[in-house]
Amino acid sequence: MSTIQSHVFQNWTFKACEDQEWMPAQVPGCVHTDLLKLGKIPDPFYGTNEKEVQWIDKIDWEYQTEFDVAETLFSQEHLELVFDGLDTYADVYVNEVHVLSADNMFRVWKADVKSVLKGNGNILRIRFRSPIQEDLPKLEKLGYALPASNDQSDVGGLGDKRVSIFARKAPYHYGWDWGPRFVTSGIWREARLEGWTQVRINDVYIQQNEVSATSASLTAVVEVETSQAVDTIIRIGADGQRWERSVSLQPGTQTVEIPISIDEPKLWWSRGLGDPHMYNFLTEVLQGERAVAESTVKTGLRSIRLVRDKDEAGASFYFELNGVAVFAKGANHIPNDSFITEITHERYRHEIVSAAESNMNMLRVWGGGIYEQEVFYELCDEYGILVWQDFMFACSMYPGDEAFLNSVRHEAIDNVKRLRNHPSIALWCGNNEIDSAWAHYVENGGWGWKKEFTAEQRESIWADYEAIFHDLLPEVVEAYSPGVDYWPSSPLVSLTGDETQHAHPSTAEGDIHYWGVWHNVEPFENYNVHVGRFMSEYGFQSFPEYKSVRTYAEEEDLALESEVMLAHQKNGAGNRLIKQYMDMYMHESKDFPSFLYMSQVLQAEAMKTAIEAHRRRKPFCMGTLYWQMNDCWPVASWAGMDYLGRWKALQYYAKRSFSDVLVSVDGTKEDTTDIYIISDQLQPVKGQLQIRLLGFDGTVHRDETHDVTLAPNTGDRVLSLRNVEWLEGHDTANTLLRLDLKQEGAANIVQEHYFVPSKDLALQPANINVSGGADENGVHLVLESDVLAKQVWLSSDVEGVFSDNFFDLIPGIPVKVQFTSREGLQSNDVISNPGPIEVRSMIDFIRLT
Ligand code: BMA
Repeated sequence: MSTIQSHVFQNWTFKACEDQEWMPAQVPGCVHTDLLKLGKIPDPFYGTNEKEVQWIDKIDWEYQTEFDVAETLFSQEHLELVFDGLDTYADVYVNEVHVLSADNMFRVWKADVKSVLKGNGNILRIRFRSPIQEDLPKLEKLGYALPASNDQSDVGGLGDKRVSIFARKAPYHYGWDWGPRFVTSGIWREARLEGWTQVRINDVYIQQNEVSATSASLTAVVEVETSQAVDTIIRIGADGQRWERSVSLQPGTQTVEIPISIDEPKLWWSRGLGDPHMYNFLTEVLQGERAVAESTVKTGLRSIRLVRDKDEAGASFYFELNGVAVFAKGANHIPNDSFITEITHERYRHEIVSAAESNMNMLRVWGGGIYEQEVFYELCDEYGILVWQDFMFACSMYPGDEAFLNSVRHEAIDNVKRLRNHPSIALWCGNNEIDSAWAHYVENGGWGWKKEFTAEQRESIWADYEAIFHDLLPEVVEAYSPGVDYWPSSPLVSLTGDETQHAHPSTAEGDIHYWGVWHNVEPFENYNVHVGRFMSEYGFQSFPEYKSVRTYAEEEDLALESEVMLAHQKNGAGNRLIKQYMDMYMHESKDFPSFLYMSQVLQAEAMKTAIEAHRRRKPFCMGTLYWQMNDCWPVASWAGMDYLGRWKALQYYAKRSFSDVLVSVDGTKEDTTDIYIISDQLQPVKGQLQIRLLGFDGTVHRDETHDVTLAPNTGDRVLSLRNVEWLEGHDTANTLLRLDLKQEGAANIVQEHYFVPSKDLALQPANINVSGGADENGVHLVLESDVLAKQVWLSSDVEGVFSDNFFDLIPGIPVKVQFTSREGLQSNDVISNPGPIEVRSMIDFIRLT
């Protein structure tokens, strides 16, 4: 029983302010999606339609609903309008009385409306001012343009007038190097009327002071609001235990702290280390034995910290969870859609399940998107995925006037408070790439931004930066989520206040974004060279698969430089870059659909090189998060999973390269091939490592087995093979090394190694035989080939994932795979029937000369 009663507003209509006719609207939603549903605009994701809908952000829009207030709600002492999110510059009227002005999409907005409401026939109207018209004058007033590298103002018809930095609104709405420009307006989270009488609980925070396997010392921080002085007991209950405190509440809002201690708590663990156990804490305000207010909070108990200890090389950078050093494996997350309210719970779950299935244990919520929806963090809690949480600032310099700082402060408080009970949140980070892009302490450093400014302007812009990222944000984190670390910018060495502060690809302290491969066209091999303490970004692009491309392009658009394909490539020279790398590493594709496949293999090979180079350097390097997990529309991008949730080759490769125990080969040396075993598990590895040198026809040239052991949570080079001795003159064009790590009671861990780049392999047409079967785990397929079949791609018309895909099939070594539909994946891995499948391998995509 709660004293809070609420009414969620429905039956909305909307229109452009200058129009007369009201049209049906969906809330939560936005103007773009409402217009689309009414057929007033073409599908913005199709073809080159993005540019057809740029007019929307230049005009004002309004939303309206009429509502009655039920007697039980109307009779409450307090009536409050609550907006969990308004995008962005909005004026709210109730019965034509102005009750609220909003200017920050990331804040919660509330207004007391008791005095303006009547029982029936109320009108709630929200007027959204164009974020472009609103902010153009701010640019004018400032007198110079602040850098905002990814703001695609030209697509929006604004030339070089980049105004995104003035709006506290999702940066990617203004375009990014993987995202279209759709500057939305609308009510993007729930809008409701809340009523309460006498007392209510506004917030409960289960602060974790000290948590270990033996005990958890917590403080429940309860924010209560009352309208009159009252003596109460505040009681917290969890897992059959209770803690309480008598308090005399005074009119107004107050915070009551109640100490909690739990012996031998069940800890929350990230995936691979243990169960992500969650507790339910029920808070009640009691008058006598009657609960007059209550609230439930779900949280997991764990200790988490970012460890940055000085060492000989520089300083460590790793997360310690419940005393265990965690090697972070994962990717950078962006919003799953340009239109946020289109993202269903199912789509969120598909992403997080895919992350967990791919053996990830961390996602970084990158600073150019949004502070994610509740469900995202609930799923991360549930699947044991740690969250590196950026504040929403990316690749730009921001204003520093008082109004802006004030807005940021409120935004930070709202979001830290909203998210702080999620055990998955491991870190708050100030921004994406601004410290290194501006590079204040290096005259010609960074992205060349400083060149545009006088010495005086530079100092003032940097002072504004420091005010937000070195003062305001860490203060908010410390005050509202004490114990969770704050990191000012990603990447960063540390706050030295001199030229050593800014990260670059060779720093041995802090985190690194390594973009030499891709943006600087360095070879994949350089992933082995630039390994830092924590690799929080690096990436390589590919295209979505043919089926996905056809959702935005017609047959006649299928050419690398066609207008449509370029409209769906937001990174300038991206398509040409893919081709350039393709020529370096891969065979020539026989046609455009083949090129799409080949681009995915190319990307996957790049990321495998990087991930494994990072893991082989454990514990020097303790984290690897590739750019990027997902997409917000169908596009060529760095994502491992396309907009439709289809796994690209990379997702399968990531699953293998992120496996908790990995056999990895360092083939970068001239004379030797080094074999590593890396383990993130808490038990030792003990087994036999079989090493075979094989011909592509299956001939076994050499076969050896070695006993191997490895301590828990570590990595080591277990063998070093002399190439001349092993290869013995065999042709590297059709020879491979196959490694099988066999452990009792565990599945084999396998790896293949080739001695030359893919394009130099002498591939032959393969006859792949597929047979079906069933066992206690459900239906499966067994694949066998007469000669080496590289990157075997299984595809099905049923949406879902295979247990393995894009793998090499070696004659004499059958591979068994299972299929799980997208639905099954979300409900405990029910194995399903993929229906008819198509089986192809690389040779089918190569132009044969
Ligand atoms: C990273 C990100 C994004 C960008 C990506 C690819 O550094 O932070 O800004 O999309 O690079 O260029």
